[in-house]
Amino acid sequence: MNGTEGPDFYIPMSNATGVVRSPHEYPQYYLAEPWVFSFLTIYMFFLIIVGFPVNLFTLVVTVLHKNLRTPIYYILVNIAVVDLFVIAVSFPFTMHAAMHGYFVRGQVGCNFEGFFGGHGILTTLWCLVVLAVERCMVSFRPGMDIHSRRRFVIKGVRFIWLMAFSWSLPPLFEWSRYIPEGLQCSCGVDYYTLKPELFNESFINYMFTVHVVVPLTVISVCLGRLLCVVNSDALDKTERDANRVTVVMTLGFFVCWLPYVSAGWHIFSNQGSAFSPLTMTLTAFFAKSAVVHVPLLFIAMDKPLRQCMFITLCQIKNHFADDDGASKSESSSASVAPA
Ligand SMILES: *C/C=C(C)/C=C/C=C(C)/C=C/C1=C(C)CCCC1(C)C
Ligand SMILES: *[C@@H]1O[C@H](CO)[C@@H](O)[C@H](O)[C@H]1NC(C)=O
Ligand SMILES: *[C@@H]1O[C@H](CO)[C@@H](O)[C@H](O)[C@H]1NC(C)=O
Repeated sequence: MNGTEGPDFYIPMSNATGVVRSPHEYPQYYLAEPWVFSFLTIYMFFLIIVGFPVNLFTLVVTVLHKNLRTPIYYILVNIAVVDLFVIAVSFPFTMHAAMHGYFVRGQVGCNFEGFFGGHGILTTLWCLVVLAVERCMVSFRPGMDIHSRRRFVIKGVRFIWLMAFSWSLPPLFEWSRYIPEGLQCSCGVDYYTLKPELFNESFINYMFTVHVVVPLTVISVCLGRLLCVVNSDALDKTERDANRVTVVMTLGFFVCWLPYVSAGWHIFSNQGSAFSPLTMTLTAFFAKSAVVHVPLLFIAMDKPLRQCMFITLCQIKNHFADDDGASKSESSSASVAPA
């Protein structure tokens, strides 16, 4: 046996030595040295401290500036909102678990962590799918007016949330389940056991076809076509820039997530084989950094957003600079002129 299975966990270590304990009840310092857990704690703290302001500021600036009311920013707002949820609800559980070396909050904590983390990631994934399709439509049918583009994106947002829930809810209702992974301080869906009573196998197959193969195919086809027109004069500069932002942000997202997905698929298709607990922890924790660098890539690539951020920063600075006119500045902060 290469692992130890319990009612609500699977630990990738044989219990021949008798040291393996439930990750919901005991520290897992036999899987890795305590400093590794401390490192993970600091890393999660860092993601929370950096990710929260970056996403909040992106959200506030996008909502305040009327000239940022085009489809690509609708998608950005969605990504920032779910990132904030992931950071505020899922990450504290992860950090707390890493701090204690096991899932202190038990199965309930694991469900929270897995549900909010996974739902956020899936929302971002489907956002990128809708954005890729929208970019293709605009680039290859230049006649589309802004109203039909907005209608498309608003329908798209409904579709995004529906798709994300269609992945994140089933494990809460006994189609597969959320289970601690790697060093047992983050949760994902169960690639580790077949559990016929939870129909694990069908869930993982559903997940990989509907939520991995389909989105990857759509994105590769659309972005592949976009790359062909990346410097074409037939498109105006705003659209070309938006295409560039989309390509870079999407690549950034997949660089984060592909190692985790591949490791999950490998473990699932080689049931019972030996693997290091560090594999899933390193890939999952690396993937979590997407909440910081997807928005950062957007900010780095997108000039209009940066200009609006700059305007907002100046207004905040002025607001604090003229402290003699405290009452005056209150009204001016509400209305924001476009660039
Ligand atoms: C730290 C929390 C984690 C690792 C939460 C789990 C996330 C998943 C199980 C995400 C699964 C994915 C899909 C179902 C499809 C697209 C790729 C993924 C990896 C985002
Ligand atoms: C591992 O073995 C020890 C000693 O036999 C036992 O007390 C413990 O419950 C086992 N762990 C699990 C998770 O079954
Ligand atoms: C344990 O892992 C090895 C290597 O991955 C594999 O060959 C073996 O079949 C596994 N043992 C069990 C009981 O699954």
